Amino acid sequence: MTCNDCRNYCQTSPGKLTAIWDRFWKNNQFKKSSNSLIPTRATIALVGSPNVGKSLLFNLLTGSYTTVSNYPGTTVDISQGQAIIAGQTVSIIDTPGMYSLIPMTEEEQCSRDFLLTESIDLVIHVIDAKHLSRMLALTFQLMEIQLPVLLAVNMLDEAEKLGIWVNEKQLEASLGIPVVTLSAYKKRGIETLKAKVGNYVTTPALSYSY
Ligand SMILES: Nc1nc2c(ncn2[C@@H]2O[C@H](COP(=O)(O)OP(=O)(O)O)[C@@H](O)[C@H]2O)c(=O)[nH]1
Ligand SMILES: [Mg+2]
Repeated sequence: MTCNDCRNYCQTSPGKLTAIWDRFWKNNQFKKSSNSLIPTRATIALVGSPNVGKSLLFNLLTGSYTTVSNYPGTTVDISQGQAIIAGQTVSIIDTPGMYSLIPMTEEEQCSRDFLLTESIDLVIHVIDAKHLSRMLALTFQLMEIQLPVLLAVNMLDEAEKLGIWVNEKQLEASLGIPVVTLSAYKKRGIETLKAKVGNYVTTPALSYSY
């Protein structure tokens, strides 16, 4: 079934949303002075439950040149910034917290709509290492809808204090997607994250089969 076939049953109008987002990007993507108009090669979205460290990670990746806007038609904040990864300028989006692709709140609805309607080169699913198995449910949902997913297991410092150790390589082998363990708070694992994200920036055709 194509998207248009289900229009009568669903509230989301992909064409309309895309048009709104086109305007959003045009207004916000190159807001800085004209000598810093650097085209963005890839779009990377940070997604995950509330309070897992998405915004802290977003700030570490983008620095202070960010734009905060309302998601079209809502009062939900969505931040967009740029980062240099593997020598390329990439666009990083900090999405509102979501537990599942089946939305219960306006924030989740915005994040879900964003993921389903926009062209995204990589989704970084940020999870809390202390609640690994519970949070993997959304990872599987993202993989199921064929999005390119990188799992960022954050809050490693807190997990380690509780005696929880995460085996990055084993998790990568089990899930079949790239995994990075990190502590955004301690700035641990950020370079490894950038290196793995760099694969998506320099090799756009790279994809994983689940
Ligand atoms: N100990 C620890 N705290 C973190 C880490 N990452 C984020 N935090 C803290 O967790 C809280 C929520 O982070 P935030 O980035 O706002 O989460 P978001 O809701 O996913 O955007 C803040 O107080 C952060 O400073 C981490 O790796 N370790
Ligand atoms: Mg946040």
